[in-house]
This record gives sequence, C-alpha cells and structure tokens, in this order.
Amino acid sequence: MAQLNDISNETIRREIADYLEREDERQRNIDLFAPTQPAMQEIAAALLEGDHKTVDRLTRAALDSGTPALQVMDDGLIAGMGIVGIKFRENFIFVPEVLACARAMKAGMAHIEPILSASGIEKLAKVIMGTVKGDLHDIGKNLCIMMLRGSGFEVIDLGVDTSADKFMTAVEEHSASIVGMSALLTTTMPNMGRTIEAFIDADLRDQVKFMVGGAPVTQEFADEMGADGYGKDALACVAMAKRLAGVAA
Ligand code: B12
Repeated sequence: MAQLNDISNETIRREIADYLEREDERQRNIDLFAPTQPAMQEIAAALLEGDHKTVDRLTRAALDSGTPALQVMDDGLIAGMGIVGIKFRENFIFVPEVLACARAMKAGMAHIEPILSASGIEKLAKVIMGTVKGDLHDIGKNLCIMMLRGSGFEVIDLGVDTSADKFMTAVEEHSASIVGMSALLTTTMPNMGRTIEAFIDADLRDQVKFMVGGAPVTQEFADEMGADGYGKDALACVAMAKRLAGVAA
C-alpha cells in the first residue's frame, strides 16, 4: 500500500490530502499516482489547475520524449480528471472550474487522439457514438472514441444531446453495425432505453448492436433496457465493440 509521500508532485499530494475525504478514494488515488512518472503527475496537476496551456505543452513534451500515448492519457489526463470528479461531487469546485479542467483535458487529448487513431490498421466495423438526449457530458465518450479509433474501428461521432432520430439517421446513412450511447446523468439514462425502443418501432433494431456506458450506468441497467453490451471504461468499450463486431478481443 503506497503512502502519500510516495507521490513526488506537491500539487497532487495537496489535492489528495485536502480534498479526498473518503478513505477508499484517498488510498485508491495514492496507489494510482505513487508509481507514475513525475512528468505524468505534472500533467495531472496542470489539469487540476485548469491550466490548458500547460497541459497542452506538457502532453506534447511527454509524447515527444517517447512516453506512450496510452500512458500519458491514463497516468496524466484520466488520473487528474478522476480527482476533478470527486471535488465536483463534494462541492469543492463548481461548473466553471470543471469546465476549465475539461478544456485542459481536451487540450491534452488533442495530441493523443491522432496517435491512437493512426495505430489502427484495418477498419473492424463502423460505430456510431453519441451522448444521449439531454446530456452534455462528452469527455468519457470522447475517450472511448479515441480508443475505438486507435483499435481500428471507424467511428462516427454524433456529439452530445443526441436524439433517437439522429442515431437512426446515422445508422442508415453510414450502414453502421454498432451504436454506442453514453449518459452521465441519472435523468438522461432512460433516454438510452428510449432510443432502443425507437429502433424497435422503426424496425431497425435487428440491424445494430447497442453498447452503453457512462458513470451511472450498470450492467443491470443495460440488461433492463435491452442493450447488447455495457462497458465500465474506455478499455471495456473497445473489448465490447470487438465482441459485438465478432472479432477476437
Ligand atoms: C465534467 C463534468 C461536467 C461538465 C461536462 C463537460 C464535458 N464536456 O463533458 C459540465 C460542467 C458541463 C457538467 C455539467 C453538469 N453536470 Co456534470 N459532471 C462532470 C464530472 C465532474 C466528470 C465527468 C467526466 O468527464 N468524467 C471523466 C470520464 C473519463 O468518465 P466517464 O464520463 O464516466 O466515462 C468513462 C466511462 O463511464 C465509460 N463510458 C462513458 N461513455 C461510454 C459509452 C459507452 C458505449 C461505453 C461502453 C463506455 C462509456 O468510459 C469512459 C472512459 O473511461 C462528473 C462527476 C463524475 N465523477 O463523473 C459530473 C456529474 C456527471 N455531473 C453531474 C451534474 C448534476 C451536472 C449538471 C446537472 C450540473 C448542473 N447543476 O448544471 C450539469 C448537466 C449538464 C447536462 N445537461 O448534461 C452529476 C450527475 C449526478 C447524477 N446522478 O445524475 C455528476 C455525477 C457530479 C455529481 N456527483 O453531482 N458536468
């Protein structure tokens, strides 16, 4: 079990000490950050400060120095965003601060996405991805998209606040075989089920497989709404897409 002092970056140590009040979350984050490179911790710290210019610069520098894109994404950007999520939940920060952190995350992701996308060789299947109607959260969906593209899928991104009609039009237009839906709000989660219902009503359900995800979504909820798969994170999303596309994971 790692100790707080095993984390080299002072900002990260302070953030954990000052804001993570739940013992399990505190220890999970100490264990997460302690083995990571100082450069990754600096990226996470800049993200936590909502400093998109520094995240941009440090991410580029880390990639230039040969750190793998996945490592920069996991140990720097996603690790930092995890603390942002807890601070927001506990009302230590509010929407403007979260938006600044999200902007910083996007600045870093802008360097990572082309690398992950370029690493895919043959296109495995076409996937339509969108955040459901009423929901504006797109960070997790965008991470999934990057990982899917990096793994060889062709992804059509419908963005946020996506209506059932928009999903249906995109499936027909692109002859896609998989639809991925993301929801971060308990109030918008039911729109996943409604979208599947709309496909059934339009006789389109047999043409596609549905995978769903987002922090409040569970396997149980996915089963209840009649989705074909659920993924808890971007790696699980790729594994699920491969399963639904009938290729080995
Ligand atoms: C960033 C954020 C925002 C930003 C969004 C910016 C953006 N461009 O996305 C802003 C500030 C706009 C925002 C607004 C709001 N938010 Co907000 N937000 C968050 C926060 C802090 C982080 C979400 C995030 O990006 N996480 C990081 C990513 C990497 O994780 P993720 O999204 O879960 O995605 C991963 C997995 O879930 C999975 N996944 C995701 N999608 C998919 C799809 C598929 C197919 C698969 C397989 C997997 C998968 O893979 C991803 C990568 O690993 C969360 C807190 C939290 N801990 O989640 C609250 C949170 C989601 N927000 C919340 C709320 C209440 C709101 C607001 C209503 C606040 C308000 N009062 O205005 C509004 C709603 C706006 C709207 N209509 O959508 C609540 C929701 C509570 C609930 N139970 O419904 C949360 C949980 C905070 C809280 N505890 O109160 N928010």
